[in-house]
Amino acid sequence: MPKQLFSLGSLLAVAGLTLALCAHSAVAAPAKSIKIATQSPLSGDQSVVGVDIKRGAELALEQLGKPLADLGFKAELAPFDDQANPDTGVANAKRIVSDPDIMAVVGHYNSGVQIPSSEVYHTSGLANVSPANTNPKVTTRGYAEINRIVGRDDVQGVVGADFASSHGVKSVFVVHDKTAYGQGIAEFFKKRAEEKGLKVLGYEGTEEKANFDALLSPVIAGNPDMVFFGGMTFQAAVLFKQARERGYEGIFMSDDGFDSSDATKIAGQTLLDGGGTYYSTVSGPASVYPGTAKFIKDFKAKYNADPQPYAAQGYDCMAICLKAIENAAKADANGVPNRAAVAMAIRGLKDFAGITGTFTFNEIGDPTMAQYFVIKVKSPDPAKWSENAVVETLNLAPPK
Ligand code: ABU
Repeated sequence: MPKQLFSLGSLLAVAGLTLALCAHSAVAAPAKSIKIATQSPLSGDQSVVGVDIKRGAELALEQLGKPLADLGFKAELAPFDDQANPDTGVANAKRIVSDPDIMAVVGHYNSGVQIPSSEVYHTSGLANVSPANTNPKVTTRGYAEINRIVGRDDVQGVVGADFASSHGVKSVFVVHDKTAYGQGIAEFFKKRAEEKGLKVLGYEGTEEKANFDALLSPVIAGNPDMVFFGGMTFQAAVLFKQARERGYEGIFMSDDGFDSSDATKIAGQTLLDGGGTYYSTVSGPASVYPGTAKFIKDFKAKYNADPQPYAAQGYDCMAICLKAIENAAKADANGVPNRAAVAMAIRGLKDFAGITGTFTFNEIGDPTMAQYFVIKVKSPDPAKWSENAVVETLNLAPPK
């Protein structure tokens, strides 16, 4: 006779536990995973801004994920490091589109990375909302899934040149970084400067990062009222510093790619000397927006630092993606969102109230109204970058 392994009591206890587990799973099925990817430089020369784009998106997901949780979804962040490199961005984009849980992408920082990466998103109908990319081509390809919440360089370049002209600048030497973004905005700036009667004493592209001696010789010889750089801080700040060290006393001007506390980390007081340093941008310091007080407080509490430029836009892009996923889920007969429905839902949002503005997208994915700023560097201390002085603010529609 086999030995009795369980008493009647223990068998009843096991049966009861099994029934209880079954009953529990009937009321609380595991939440279905939905992911929103971010792509931005999380390492390398431009990571100060890229990390904060991701942090802004992360904070929004934490604070605004409840409506999706109520619909039975677990919304998760899938952060990717594009290293400000087009090849890395495209390789990441291929991994992103092959993950069926990913419903949208917040990114990128660099237009030269966003443009080829979004070709991949476009092939699979995956929505992309950009917090920072300003090159016109981001939207002028007319892709239904690709959007941005900021302005464009064909407007930003004009804003910069108009500011220079109204500021008494009569001559300018224009330098750019040979990228889609930097060369693009330099061309828009130069064209408008010439229309305004400014004398363009030189127009040079360079990939140099460390020694601008050769480039600076004609700048110093020509002594323009202004040196304009189209491109990113890590080059511009070195160029400006070396120009001052060679005795240049005029005005520096750059663009939103210059808008990073790395500028004063690299060039410090030299940006305040002479005629000072200005930059145009499509992203004001977070404090200029009426809706950002709580964001700034929460960001500082979580990350122990002021948000860098585009962090608040990272928050808004995530908020837009979450709302669109919620709308797509609610519109689906089975309550399940898909990529095409999410892309359509983003384009269908009307007057979406973000913390940096109220967003409606036009037929190519530009915001129907965008803000442009001209800002002056006020302190050599990188920790005070967000205290730079806004000297001009414009609300402008995208070009037709
Ligand atoms: N506008 C952000 C800086 C760079 C870019 O668009 O490439």
